[in-house]
Amino acid sequence: MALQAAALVPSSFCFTKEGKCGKDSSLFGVSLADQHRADFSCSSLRSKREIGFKNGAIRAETIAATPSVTRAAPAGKKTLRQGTVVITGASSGLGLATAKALAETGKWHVIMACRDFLKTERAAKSVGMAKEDYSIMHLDLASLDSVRQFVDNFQRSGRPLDVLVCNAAVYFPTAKEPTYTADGFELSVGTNHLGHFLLSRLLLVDLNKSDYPSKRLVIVGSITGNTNTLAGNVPPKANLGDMRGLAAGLNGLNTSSMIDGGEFDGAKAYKDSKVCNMLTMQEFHRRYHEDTGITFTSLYPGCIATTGLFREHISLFRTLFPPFQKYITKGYVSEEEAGTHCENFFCFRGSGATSVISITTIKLSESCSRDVAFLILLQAIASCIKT
Ligand code: NDP
Ligand code: PMR
Repeated sequence: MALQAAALVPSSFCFTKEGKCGKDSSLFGVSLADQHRADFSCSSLRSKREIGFKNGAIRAETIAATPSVTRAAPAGKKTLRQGTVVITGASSGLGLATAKALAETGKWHVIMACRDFLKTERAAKSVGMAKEDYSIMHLDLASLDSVRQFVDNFQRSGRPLDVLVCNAAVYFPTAKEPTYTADGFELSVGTNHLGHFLLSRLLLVDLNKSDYPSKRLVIVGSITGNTNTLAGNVPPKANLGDMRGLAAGLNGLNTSSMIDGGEFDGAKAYKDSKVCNMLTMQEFHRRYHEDTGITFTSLYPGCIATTGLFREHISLFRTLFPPFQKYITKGYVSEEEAGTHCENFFCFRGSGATSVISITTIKLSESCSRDVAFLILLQAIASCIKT
């Protein structure tokens, strides 16, 4: 398992006495193979764990803001070739609508990274995507081996990677007991965050190689993880606590299945996973954007109240939720509208939508600096993968 941990945590991450982690993009100078070979030493991580915990709870308090990102492509600059975009969870909902919208421009080849090949093929056909505009590649984010296999297959395909959209997610609001990924992590955090974290981490090398003028890594976040919004204050609220549950493996056996170490709550687990998604993008951008030109960001697509995300919810919720969002909160967007807006956002053809909010500024509790928070997150993930 040491090699797996090495793939998640760059061997060159530097830990200082203050618990700060300096900006580090040296992982791009190392081949993936080298990184896999690199010995992962957990001792430096362990020795600093106390520092993180002493800094207290990490509240999920985030700010929705307009993007503070730098455009890698000057407006009007012509692209020389068709771009390649990988979209996870493109078999339904927002992922499918975005895949369709991108494919229709003729400027993108869409790689639909999905766990169910036949469902995805049918979905692509049902929305009228032309065969030459997309490929389907198997990816099950609930298995870290599958993530590695996907990356291997993608790299063997010889295609460049210009944009990676981490869109797939699961939500278990009514589950009484946790369920687990192939590696034994609580399923929603394991799929939505850990699977995507490993995928992003492994594909950074490919994104960095891209000569595309607006190469980017986008994760779909959610307003419900933002505790400084009304939606984010609907209980249960996201809260990562001191991440003791994550650090201990999220396996529900000798530890909690929740990141903060508390009782299992499926709705909270989903919101926590979205906070991790947003934190990860914010920190990747801070660390790697300047040296690589990659834009790392997350976005909230609006409330697409009709998607499969709510398939596990009670039927009364599924009936009332769309009209509630449409007529009361006015936060509703259709799948098609959200897909078109996201297509604009991913390609940087303009902001396009009022419903698409880029979340790039995440405010943590005062006692915990962002650096320390990210450090704890990495430590926790490293510990998770080791168990
Ligand atoms: P859907 O359920 O329609 O789409 C989720 C996708 O994720 C599906 O394609 C699903 O595949 C895929 N998926 C689930 N588990 C895995 C896995 N283990 N491996 C690979 N793929 C997997 O929901 P949405 O379109 O609503 O959700 C898309 C994104 O938008 C999510 O990140 C969600 O958090 C976010 N979001 C949604 C909002 C909304 O109002 N709907 C609001 C805010 C954010 P399969 O078809 O095989 O099940
Ligand atoms: Mg919420 C402006 C108010 C607003 C918005 C934009 C949303 C979005 N919601 C709002 C308000 C409220 N919601 C209020 C006042 C309530 C109490 C009645 C409420 C309830 C509620 C529930 C039970 N809302 C929900 C749920 C869910 O199960 C959804 C969820 O949290 O999924 C994780 C949800 C959502 N509300 C939203 C959005 C976008 C969701 C789906 C979030 C997501 O998919 O990430």
